[in-house]
Amino acid sequence: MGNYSSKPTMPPSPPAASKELKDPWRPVKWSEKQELLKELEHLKPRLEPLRILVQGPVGAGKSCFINTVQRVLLGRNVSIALESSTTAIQGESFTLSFNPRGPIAKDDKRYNPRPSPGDRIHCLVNIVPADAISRLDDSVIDKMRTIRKKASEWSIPQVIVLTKVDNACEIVSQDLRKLYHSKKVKDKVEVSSHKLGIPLNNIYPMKNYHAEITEDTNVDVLILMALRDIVNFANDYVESMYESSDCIQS
Ligand SMILES: Nc1nc2c(ncn2[C@@H]2O[C@H](COP(=O)(O)OP(=O)(O)OP(=O)(O)O)[C@@H](O)[C@H]2O)c(=O)[nH]1
Ligand SMILES: [Mg+2]
Repeated sequence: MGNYSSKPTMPPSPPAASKELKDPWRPVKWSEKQELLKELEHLKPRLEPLRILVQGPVGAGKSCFINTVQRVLLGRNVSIALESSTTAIQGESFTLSFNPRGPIAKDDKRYNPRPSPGDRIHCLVNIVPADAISRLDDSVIDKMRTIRKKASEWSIPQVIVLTKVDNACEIVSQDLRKLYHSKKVKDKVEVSSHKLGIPLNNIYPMKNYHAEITEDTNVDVLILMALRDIVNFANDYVESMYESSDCIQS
């Protein structure tokens, strides 16, 4: 009767741990690029320009990030125009400025002992490469933490833009919409949070335009989500400066 084997049956082995989460850990409205653009357009910052300091290790994707922002706001490809020196781009009230040489000496003619709200940095953006975060030299992390701590002393808002997610995860490389389903990316977000001491909800994993010449709406949506928050954080900071009694106005 029947066709049973006399061999004892082995319990089924547990399935290999999936690299993909069933539910995304952050919701993304992939079809709402235009809405995000409008939202940014309608933001009326208390002060213009807002100043965003971008810092990160060599090759982390700082220039590509700035170019990606420009490209998404302008709606077309842009040439690499911005390098790691004092730089200002103006687009949708978004200005990036950056002095790589360190603090200015107090006896320097350009030293401003009474900076107005407009002279200050309003948000610190740490650019960290997702594919290399675990291999980053401690000295690089220490330098970034030093600047971050200084920013914290002044209550300047801080975020991490986690670039190169396409290099960090094969699933994401094939389909950017899987970004928040990827366990690998989630792990990189957690590592970067731990290394720099920035909370998870201020970390934005993304992919920059770097080799592509055609538009990818998914790239645009991710960058716009980050940009919207960065501009809002910067503006909140400006508002708080005006509200606080120790605000120095020139
Ligand atoms: N796959 C991938 N490559 C990227 C991404 N962003 C940047 N790159 C590549 O990473 C390399 C470095 O990017 P940059 O933007 O020049 O880096 P950087 O931080 O400005 O570097 P320095 O100015 O030298 O400090 C380039 O070869 C880019 O093509 C990304 O999101 N994904
Ligand atoms: Mg650069």
